[in-house]
Amino acid sequence: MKKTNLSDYDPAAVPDGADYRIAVVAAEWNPEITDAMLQGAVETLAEHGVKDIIVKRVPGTFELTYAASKLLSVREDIDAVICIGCVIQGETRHFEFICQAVSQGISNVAIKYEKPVIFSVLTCDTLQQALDRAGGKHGNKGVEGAITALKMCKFTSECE
Ligand code: DLZ
Repeated sequence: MKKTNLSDYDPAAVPDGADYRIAVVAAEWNPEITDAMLQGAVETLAEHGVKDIIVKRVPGTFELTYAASKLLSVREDIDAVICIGCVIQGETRHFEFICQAVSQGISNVAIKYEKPVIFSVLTCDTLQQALDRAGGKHGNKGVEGAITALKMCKFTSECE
């Protein structure tokens, strides 16, 4: 079967990050998940040569859109923003509203600033599904977000 777990990746295929400045914004909700994803993202960026990594925390996943937009508006030197969050289905429709707002919001920020804004947001039915994707059997989606950011920074450089 084709390998779909990006966390098992070939390091040689990832662009060198020495020339890039990358921000990582992580939500505080579900900290056992977002802390592990944040750690995975930061370690992966550092392993690939990124020297300037800006880390910010926000209360919840809903706030990621504003945080990415604010960072890109005040810091023109940031090449990409990785947004880390975890939304777990509860008893109310809050889940749907947060997922809809953050996915559309992050996409809008990327288009507005013409910079990569990476959607490292888990949208899970259960805590176990999130644990499986934050260093568990399905890898660490923070690591994958870091790799995606590096690839998109290279893409952007090649367009200039
Ligand atoms: C309110 C809320 C709920 C119910 N669930 C989550 C969640 O599973 N994951 C998450 O990151 N944040 C959640 N939040 C908080 C919202 O993201 C946001 O912080 C608040 O609605 C305030 O804007």
